[in-house]
Formats: sequence, structure tokens, C-alpha cells
Amino acid sequence: MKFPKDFLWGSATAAAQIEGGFDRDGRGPSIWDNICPEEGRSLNGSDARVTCEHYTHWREDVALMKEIGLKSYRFSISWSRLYPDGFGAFNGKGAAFYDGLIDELLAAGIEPMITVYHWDMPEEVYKRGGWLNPDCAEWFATYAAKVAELYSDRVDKFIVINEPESILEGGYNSGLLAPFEKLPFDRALQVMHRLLIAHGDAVRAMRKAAKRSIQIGMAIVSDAYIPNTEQSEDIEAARKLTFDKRGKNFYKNIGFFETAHTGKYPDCIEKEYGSWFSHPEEDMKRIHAPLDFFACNAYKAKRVRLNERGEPEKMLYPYYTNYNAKGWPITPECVYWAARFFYEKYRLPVYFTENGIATVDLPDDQGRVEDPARIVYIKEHLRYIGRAIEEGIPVKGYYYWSFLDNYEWRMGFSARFGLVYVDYATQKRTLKRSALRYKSIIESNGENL
Ligand code: GCO
Repeated sequence: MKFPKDFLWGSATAAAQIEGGFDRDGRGPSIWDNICPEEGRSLNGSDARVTCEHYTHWREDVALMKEIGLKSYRFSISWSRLYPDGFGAFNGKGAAFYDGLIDELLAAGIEPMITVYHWDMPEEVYKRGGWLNPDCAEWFATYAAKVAELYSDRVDKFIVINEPESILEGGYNSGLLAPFEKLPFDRALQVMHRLLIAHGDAVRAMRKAAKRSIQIGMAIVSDAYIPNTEQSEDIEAARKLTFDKRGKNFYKNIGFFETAHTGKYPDCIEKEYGSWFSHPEEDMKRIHAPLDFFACNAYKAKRVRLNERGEPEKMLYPYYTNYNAKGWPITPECVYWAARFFYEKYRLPVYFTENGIATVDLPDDQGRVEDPARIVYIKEHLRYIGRAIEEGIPVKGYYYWSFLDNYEWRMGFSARFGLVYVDYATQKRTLKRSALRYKSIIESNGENL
């Protein structure tokens, strides 16, 4: 398969999931620290205080990335390392950690991509109402501008918010992610609005503070549909379900990205929720922040066909035969259709900023980790990305989730997504077989897929 010469073969992580070092060098607590006393919030009472101790092992981790041959590495900054309370005093020591990391990456020939916010709100911000506090937008924009000011001399791709849908749904409605709020849906929608305002203010502040022109995207969870056949009716049915959102689904795919990018809530949302979405023009101006690329976290998708009544109909059993260790169906076509539909709609370069599989990985008596399912998963998804590229869709990069096995939020350490196996008791890292296979794919620039 032909991939462009400058294709970014990458891998991704997030601060709360790998860093540890929760009390080092002046870092303030985040909403993912100390959740263990609250029973049932995270498997086996696990939390984000130690995880993979990347804060100590970062040099070794970059060396492993170099060994795999990664061209790019996506990681997130911990807000409470830079601003222990989330606002107020700046902590230079926390910021210096990322200086070291970025320099080490560049020296290894690996391009850094920064996520400004991957769900780890400083506890002090949360105590003051979090996103629902109107001042939060200013605190967040100040922090985001600082990130741009400090690192834009060496980094040019930034994602301001990772999966705002998950923050809204998991953090504030179902209560499955920190801060574990179960607000009624219309109140949770206020989180969406405030989050979009904070995002818009942050994008503007970052462009202003940057030392050179930077590229900014938003990483959304792809909920693109797969047409059951490639006949035009099925493709149309999949496109329709991807973009024409109803009921509580409205925030998926378009709710956040499109509203930020165009400064207007999508029409299908207005139809459904009517007056709730008429907001003062001033808010919409702040929300409006055109983006430079479309970042897509794609793991799975549902199939759809056009039925005899001319309506899109979701396909159920037996259309999904393989599942990962989290119970998610394996559907490699999902990346092709996501790239195609989102590019058709937004005409922006696409980056797959997450795609990966959780498996049960056990080191054998020589300490090797054979993970054949991950190898197949990666190859198949990359083939579909290759197809999109061959059809002229500008997919610019692929970030396998995740570089290291890590803290999978409320599932604790029970889901291993990594290219690198982590023994959490000793912090020993081992490249899995899939990491070596990914290395050879990268070396051939995708030709040996
Ligand atoms: C997400 C997050 C990641 C997860 C990954 C696996 O997509 O939920 O961005 O932090 O760990 O997706 O579930």
C-alpha cells in the first residue's frame, strides 16, 4: 500500500493514564487522583496517582518509541502540573518536565503532538464548579495559552480537548468518568455549552500566544457508520446516521466539532432541542473557532443498510463476530468510512489520533509478549486507512492507542491497549510482538501491510 512519505506513524497516551508522579515538583491534585475511597468508581480501587510512572521513566519510554521507529507521539499535558490549582500561580517545574520530554522526542526524530486537556481537571477548579463555573473558560484559556507559549517553538500540532462528548456524557450525565456527576440531561447540556466556550477562548488565546503559526484540532470519538454494502443506498443510509443525529445522540460526531468550527449548533440539533440551543450571539462568537484538522478517535462502528421501507436500519447480530477485551466489536472498515464521511463534510486533513485494541496479554516464561490479535487489528485498520488515502482522502497520521499499557479510567489496569507491556509492580517495560510488527510496517512506510 502506498502511504505518503511524510505520513505520521504514531502512538498516543494521556497524562492521567501514564504519568504518575502525582505529588512531584509541585503538581496539584486532579479529579482522577484519590478516587479509590469511593467504592466502585474504578476497578480494584485503582487511581491515577502512580500508573506507569512515566514521570520517572520518560527517557526510557522515548528510547522505546525510537526503537519502534515512531514518527510522532501524541501525549497530553497535565493542567495541574502547570497550574497546581488550575488558575493563579504557575509552576515552572511542572512545565519543565514537558520541555525535557519534547526535546528528547525531537532528538529521537519523533514529532510531538500535544493534547491540552485529556480529562484531568485540577481538583480546585472542580471544587469551584468546574466547566459550569463561567470563570472556568478564562482559567482554561490562560492555561492553554501558556502551553502554546511554552512549547510552540518546537511543537506545531495541538488538540485542545480530547473527546468532549465523553466529558459530557461520562463525566456529567452517566457519571462513569470523573467527576462522576449524574446531571439531568438538560443540565449536562450546559456543560456542553460552557465547554465549547472554553474551547473557543482557548483556541484564540493559543493562536495569539504561539511563537509561530500552529495547527489546532479537536479529537472527537468517531461514531461514523459502516454501510452494509457499497451500494449507493446503503452508503447514503450510513452517511445519514453519521450526521443526522436524533435524541441524546446529537452530540456525537457533529455536536462539538461542527459547532466550534462553524460557530453554529448543527441544524438537526436545533430541530430536536429547539430553544435550548438559541444562545446569545456573544456566546456563539466565543464558541466560533475554526479548526485546522479533524482528529478522530476511532475504535469501532455499527453497520447500517437501507431497508425495504427506505429507512436506515442498524444491523445487529451476527454482523459482529469478534470483540476486544472490553467487549467492543472489531470493525476495521470503521476508519475508512470515518475518513471518507468526515472529509466530505469538513474538507480538513484527517488524523486518526486513537485506534487500538485491548487484549489479554501475558508474558511467557522468556518474558515475551505475543499479541497476535493486536497485529491483525493494526494491519487491518491501516489497510482501510490506506484505501482512503489511495482514494485521495488526506489522512495525515495514525496514532495507535496506546503506546504503553495504562490506566483505563474506571476499568483501572484491567484493559491492556499498549504496544508496550507494563508490569505495574516493577514498572518494567517490554515491547510486545505487535510493537515489532508495527516497527516493520513503519520501516516499509506501509508497503508491507
Ligand atoms: C478514549 C480516551 C482514551 C481511552 C481509549 C481506550 O477514547 O476513551 O481518549 O483515554 O483510554 O479510548 O478506551
